[in-house]
Amino acid sequence: MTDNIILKSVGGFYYVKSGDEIVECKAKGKFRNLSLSPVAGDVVDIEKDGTTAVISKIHPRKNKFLRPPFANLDLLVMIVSTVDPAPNFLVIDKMCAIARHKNVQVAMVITKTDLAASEQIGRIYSRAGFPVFFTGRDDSRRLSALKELMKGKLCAFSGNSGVGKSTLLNKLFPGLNLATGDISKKLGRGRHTTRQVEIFQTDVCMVADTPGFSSVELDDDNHIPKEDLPHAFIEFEKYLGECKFSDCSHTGEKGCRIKQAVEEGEIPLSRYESYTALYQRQKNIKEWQL
Ligand SMILES: Nc1nc2c(ncn2[C@@H]2O[C@H](COP(=O)(O)OP(=O)(O)O)[C@@H](O)[C@H]2O)c(=O)[nH]1
Ligand SMILES: [Mg+2]
Ligand SMILES: [Zn+2]
Repeated sequence: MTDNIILKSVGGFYYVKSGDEIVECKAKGKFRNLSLSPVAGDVVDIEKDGTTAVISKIHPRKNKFLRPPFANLDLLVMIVSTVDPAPNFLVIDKMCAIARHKNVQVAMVITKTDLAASEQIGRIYSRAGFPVFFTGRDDSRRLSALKELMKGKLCAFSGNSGVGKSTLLNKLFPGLNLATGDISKKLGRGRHTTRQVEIFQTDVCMVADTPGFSSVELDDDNHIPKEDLPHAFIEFEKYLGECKFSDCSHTGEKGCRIKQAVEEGEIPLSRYESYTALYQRQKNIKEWQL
């Protein structure tokens, strides 16, 4: 990779990976005027301005997240623990839908397989069509396949606090040495924010540990028009266009092919329930509210 990529921003400075170097940069004033400021993941041009380096151009983005600020994400690795905390399917499915709508690939990792049964959760997501991986104390099923999937991509780990994001990142990339569990809690306490994005370079990819992705909402920046929502559920795709009514919302109409697929066990019920809950919410949002 010869691109210049922003790894993190701290107090008005940007840390840009440029070849094997990390260059500390300021941003040109023009970005402030355009209310388009650089974010982690941006591919940029840098110029020397006397002794300081400045970001002079932001290349077109593949996608962008506002909270946490992040651009050009290729792969979202969703981390879900069997327990402690227990999975919240609506929150998980919302994040998966946002990712798909922004053209980001999603992989699922079920953690803490040593503490509770993981098969049922795994089955929901593999039936839906996501690549699914498992990990736990003394359990690393197919983690090399996960690493293979991450190869060459800009990846982000997402999931509730405590699901095991940092633990898994350390397992995959021992050099990272991220704080986990109680230690990370201790560090977080009293700090203004631990939601800062920082992208790390590993032997195979670039990856960020992004706690903030666990609380995303379908608002502003992440809005999905209700017409697009069925497309944001990957397993719905092959049935779209087969409902009795061409404007079927798949929330209870007669002759709905999606509903039929749910009844036949082709589409997992929890995924359908997440869809209908999100649809009801999106239906009540008017464009002017955005
Ligand atoms: N039993 C068990 N504990 C785990 C597993 N993964 C993480 N943990 C523990 O769960 C806690 C939270 O992990 P951490 O990686 O900090 O979670 P994060 O907040 O998502 O980064 C720590 O005490 C870890 O040791 C696992 O697979 N099995
Ligand atoms: Mg962590
Ligand atoms: Zn339908």
